[in-house]
Amino acid sequence: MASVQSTSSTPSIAVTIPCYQEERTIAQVVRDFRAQLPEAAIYVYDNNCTDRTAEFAREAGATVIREKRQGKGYVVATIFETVQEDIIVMVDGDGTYDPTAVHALIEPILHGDADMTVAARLQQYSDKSFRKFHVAGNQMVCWIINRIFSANISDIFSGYRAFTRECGLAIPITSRGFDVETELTVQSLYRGHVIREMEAPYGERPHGSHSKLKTIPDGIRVLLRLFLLLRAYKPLTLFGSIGLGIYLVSLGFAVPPAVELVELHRVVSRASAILALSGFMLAAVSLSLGLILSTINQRLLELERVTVKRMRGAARG
Ligand SMILES: Nc1nc2c(ncn2[C@@H]2O[C@H](COP(=O)(O)OP(=O)(O)OP(=O)(O)O)[C@@H](O)[C@H]2O)c(=O)[nH]1
Ligand SMILES: [Mg+2]
Repeated sequence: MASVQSTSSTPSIAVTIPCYQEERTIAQVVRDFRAQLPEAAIYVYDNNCTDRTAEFAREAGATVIREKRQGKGYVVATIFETVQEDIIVMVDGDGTYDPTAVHALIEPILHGDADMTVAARLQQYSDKSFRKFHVAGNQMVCWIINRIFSANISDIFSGYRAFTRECGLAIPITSRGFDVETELTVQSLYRGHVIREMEAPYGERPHGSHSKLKTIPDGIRVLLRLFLLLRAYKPLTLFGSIGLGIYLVSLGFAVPPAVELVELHRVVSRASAILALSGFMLAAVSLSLGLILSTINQRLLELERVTVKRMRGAARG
């Protein structure tokens, strides 16, 4: 993908901060990023906050944008649709991410070496930074994605990222909540964007500030999103694996009737034979579905690439 330097000699930067009830920390977050990036525009997304988040953000010098659809996913979609700056930095409003790391985060984007950068938190964090199961869940989702997309992601749920505007525009966000980070990564990998991770320290929320992440419902939402993304973007892998699983189980059912047929010249275990045959048919259907969907997918990806190429050509005049 094109370097941001090609669109402007000094790329403009937007720091975007999705927020829900972050009155304890937002002013400091805005001031810290203003100190690190004095030229950047800072946008705080007020997602129906009933506390004083919007007021404190405005006082600290941010532009406050109201998003009435509840959920971080909606805010990220709005960011990509509306932000005009060349580089988009996204960070949480809870003060857990290190503002000084922003320079390392945007550097590969400035140099045209990455389309998306991610501050990975799993190396430097304190005891209370993550809640129970969050590190294990993160590693499990990373493992699945890395196997399927031949990637090397180590922190899929990081909320501290930077993007080229082009990268943001290319990702049609459909998530509503905390599954948005998974979608950002998977959609980028599918489109062949270059994702770079760098390590950054991860702090804990200060006393009196509360996490909005609910381990079980949000964990289920992420796994469901992963399934939907694989169905849409890696159908042959998904339906091929399901088909293979059904085929192997069916093979188990097929052994007794096959042995009987050879030894007795008749089938005694009729139920096993019926199950095995039905399983083989189901496996073939699943594999065919994967092949058909992946062919459609391939054509859609080609269409998307041609459209982007034409739009770029038209923009250049
Ligand atoms: N716009 C918007 N932002 C939200 C919503 N819920 C949470 N956020 C913001 O998203 C960011 C991350 O939320 P957190 O609750 O800190 O979730 P997390 O960082 O994944 O989890 P913790 O490690 O527990 O802090 C914060 O800036 C929140 O204010 C929401 O419904 N809408
Ligand atoms: Mg947080």
